[in-house]
Amino acid sequence: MITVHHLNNSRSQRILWLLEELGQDYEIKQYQRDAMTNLAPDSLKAIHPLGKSPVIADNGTTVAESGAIVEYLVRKYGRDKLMPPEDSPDFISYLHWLHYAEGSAMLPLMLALYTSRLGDAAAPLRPRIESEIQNHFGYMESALGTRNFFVGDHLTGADIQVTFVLEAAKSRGLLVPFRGLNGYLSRMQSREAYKRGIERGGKYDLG
Ligand SMILES: N[C@@H](CCC(=O)N[C@@H](CS)C(=O)NCC(=O)O)C(=O)O
Repeated sequence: MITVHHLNNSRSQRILWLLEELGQDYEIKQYQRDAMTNLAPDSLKAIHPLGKSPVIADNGTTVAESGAIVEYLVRKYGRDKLMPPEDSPDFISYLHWLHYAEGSAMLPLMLALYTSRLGDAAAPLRPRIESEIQNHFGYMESALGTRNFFVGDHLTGADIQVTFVLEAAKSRGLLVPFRGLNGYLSRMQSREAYKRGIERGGKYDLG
C-alpha cells in the first residue's frame, strides 16, 4: 500500500492527483501547517529528514521530492500511462518539463514570496525577480501554445508537476497576463481525477 504524507495546501496535492489518474490505491497521512509560521510540523521529519511534503512510503521504500515521486510512481504503476515511451521523441521533452517545474519555474515564485516579507529592503531584488517571472511564465505560455498538454497529446506526469507551479502563481495574482496558461490550468483542474484528489486531500487553498 502506498502512503502519502500529505501536508495541507502543499505540493503533495499533486501526488494525490497523480495517484487518482493512475487509479492506484493509497492511504493518506495528514499533516497540518502551523497556523502562525505556515511550516510543516516536526513529525514530518520522522518520515524524511527534510520534513517537507510530499513524501511517500511504498512497501518500505520512502521517496521524497515531488519530481522523483512522480517519476517513481509513473514508472512503477503507469502501465504506459502518463509518460511517453522512452524511445519516442517526446521523452526528452517529458524529462524537461518534469524537472523544470521545481528546478527552475518555482524559484522566482519562492523569491517573490520571501522578499514580500522584507518590505522596502527587498527593492533592489524586485526587478530581477519580476523579470524572471516574466521570463519563465512567458516561456511556458509560448511552449504550450495552443496545445492541450505540455508533452504530446495526453496528460503526463510533467503536466502534474507544472500545474502546481501555475496554481502557486495564480494564488499570488501572477498568472493574469498569461491567457493560455490560465485556460490550461482550468482544464487540468476540471479533470475528474484532479477533483477526486482534492476530495481526498481536504481543503486546498494556496492563499
Ligand atoms: N522541491 C520540493 C519542495 C518541497 C517543499 O518545500 N514542500 C513544502 C510544501 S509545498 C513544505 O513542505 N513546506 C513546509 C516547510 O518547509 O516546513 C518538492 O517538490 O518536493
